[in-house]
Amino acid sequence: GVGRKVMNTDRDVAEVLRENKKNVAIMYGSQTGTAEDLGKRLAQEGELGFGLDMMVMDPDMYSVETLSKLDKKQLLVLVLATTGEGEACDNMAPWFGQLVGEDLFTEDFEDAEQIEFEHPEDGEFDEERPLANLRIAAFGLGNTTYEHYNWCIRQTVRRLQSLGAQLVGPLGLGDDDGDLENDFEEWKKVALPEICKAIGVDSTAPKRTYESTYVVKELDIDKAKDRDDVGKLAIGSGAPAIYDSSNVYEAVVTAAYDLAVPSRDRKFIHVDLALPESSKMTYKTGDHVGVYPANSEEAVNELLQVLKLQPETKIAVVNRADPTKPCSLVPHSPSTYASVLRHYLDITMPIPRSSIKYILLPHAHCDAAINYLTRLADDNDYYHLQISDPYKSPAELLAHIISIETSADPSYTPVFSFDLLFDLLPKLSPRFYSISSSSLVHPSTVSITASVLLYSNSDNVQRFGTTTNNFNVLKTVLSDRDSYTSPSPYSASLLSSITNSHSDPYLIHGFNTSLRISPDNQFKLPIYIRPSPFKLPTDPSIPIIMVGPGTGLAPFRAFIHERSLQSRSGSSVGSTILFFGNRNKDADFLYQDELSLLIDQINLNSPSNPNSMLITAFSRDQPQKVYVQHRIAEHKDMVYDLLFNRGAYFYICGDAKFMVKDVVNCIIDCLAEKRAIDRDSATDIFNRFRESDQYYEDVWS
Ligand code: 2AM
Repeated sequence: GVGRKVMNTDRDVAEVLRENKKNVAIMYGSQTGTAEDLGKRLAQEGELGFGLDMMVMDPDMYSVETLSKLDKKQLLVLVLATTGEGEACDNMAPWFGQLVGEDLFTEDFEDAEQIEFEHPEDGEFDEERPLANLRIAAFGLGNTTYEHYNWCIRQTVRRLQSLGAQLVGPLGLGDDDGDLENDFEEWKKVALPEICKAIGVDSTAPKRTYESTYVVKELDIDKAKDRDDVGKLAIGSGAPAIYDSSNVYEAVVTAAYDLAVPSRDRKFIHVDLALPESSKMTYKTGDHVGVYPANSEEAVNELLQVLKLQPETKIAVVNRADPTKPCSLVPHSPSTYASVLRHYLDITMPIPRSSIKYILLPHAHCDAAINYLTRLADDNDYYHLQISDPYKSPAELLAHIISIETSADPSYTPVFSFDLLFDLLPKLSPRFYSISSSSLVHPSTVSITASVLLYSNSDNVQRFGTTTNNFNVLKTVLSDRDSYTSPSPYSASLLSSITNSHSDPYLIHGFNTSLRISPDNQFKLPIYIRPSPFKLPTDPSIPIIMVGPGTGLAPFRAFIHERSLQSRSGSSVGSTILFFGNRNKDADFLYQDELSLLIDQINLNSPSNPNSMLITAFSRDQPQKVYVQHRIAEHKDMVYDLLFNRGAYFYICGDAKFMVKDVVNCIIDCLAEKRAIDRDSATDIFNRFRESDQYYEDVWS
């Protein structure tokens, strides 16, 4: 099954800092990789701009009891994301549980553990305030569209303070619904000098110059084994009992097809992945699947051309400080330039301002380039205009710098070396999808329902979502499965011959040789399962109301499959109501026939509760928009009765930005009207409902 790896939690934060000659520990709580990346960037800036010695650490590997041993020349920075309905990220969950307690949204810490803090070797220890020596700085990643905004960082900081810790600088709260990047930049600007002051580091002293963390060595091609570590992250031999982000499973893709009719800027794809019994991988209805994407060949080649490197050159990547240690990001050696860019680094995300300032600017040669990069680093509006609004890729920015340099001085050829990329770019992180199959009905298949995005930005260049375009390529290749013969594994020419025969506008840019083809023509995707609290009632007779526009439908397809099977196996299944919305009935009524049939079966088999329903809102089939919340309002008598008289569970899944707020407001209006109370009282009642076991959200932005 899915579980968590037991980490070596005895490790002593203070001791590891000392061993590594560092004075600041940056602990990140990261689910999708963003917080970890911000931690890495903070360390870069602290070291290059302020003379701090910072170390990025994973709290899952350290003991919280040793925090009391940090002395006044050391400091702890927390960079913590809040996920889901106010939860800590997986790697922060053990610390959060110990510090704040399992009973989430209470304001006191009654449920928190009595932690046995360790006594520092020399230095006083106050039993009442065991963390009196600890200085902390803190930045949280959250989203104001969620109810428990930045809960994890706020609670963790409050608890550490109650144990005596002293907060240095402001508590930074990043809002992913606004401009998280800018929130982080603004916080750093204040926090870094404060951190220096707190631990007695002179931030005005001369700083070190940038040196890449890793060194790349080109290998003798003849000696290196000719193999490509395609799709491999840390895939062990044999079948380990636990798969997670550091131990992924390569799932065979058994089906991939279009759902509904693709439009110019968007289409929906269904993907099935096999989880055979032998894999020992299991999932539960409502869980998420993390998929490791591969970057497209176009993007890989574009960047390698800018760097003037050959894709297939064999390389080894090692730590500069200790060349016997390989770079943890590239587990296989030898690798190739192309392979590293395909699988391990995010090569599409724009380079952030601080990296421009501390890594690219020192490489600038002519005044024009220096001015350009300085302005990007210092002027947020200019950075937006030039880089983040058009979503300029790292390759585009580097190419632009080179063109500035060569036009100023044709005799000068600027080179950016490959090892810079490990510091400039975030690692390629998995993308999570709500599983759209039921583990009861299909225990050995995980289904994904994804929308493939194709969008033009302010510069009118088409941009593509990396993972979903991987799915799109799979779909096209699989639908042509019979038209190719005995490919050699990983053959680029094979795939290009297939893909070039298509006129699908999505495909050309999504084209990707890195999807693994095994000798028996199987395509594989590296995945792992992330458990989720988004679950059906264990008693199937409890009614449910589901609200899922667009791909928010995904987990509800699974729910409806499961309830239908339960009804066919003789259970009494309560009312099962789905509110689904999309643009046009003819083009994107996802799974129409299947869902209608399943709902009919539920009604047929549970005649005592015969009002399971599929209620749709097609927003663009008429002049004015019709959304799921409008349909809820039309059915307010039924919705009110189910939720507040019959104990129905309520589920919302989908794009958080406006939909959840709109739906929530609609339910509050309905409450106010039905009970003839004012809106504030209705809001209070709803908020209590929201905290109860009857309410579930699975939202993203
Ligand atoms: P629109 O794109 O026509 O505005 C899935 O994307 C569906 O959700 C689409 O029909 C989309 O409509 C709709 N949608 C967009 N914003 C919404 C909101 N605030 N509330 C509910 N549905 C919304």
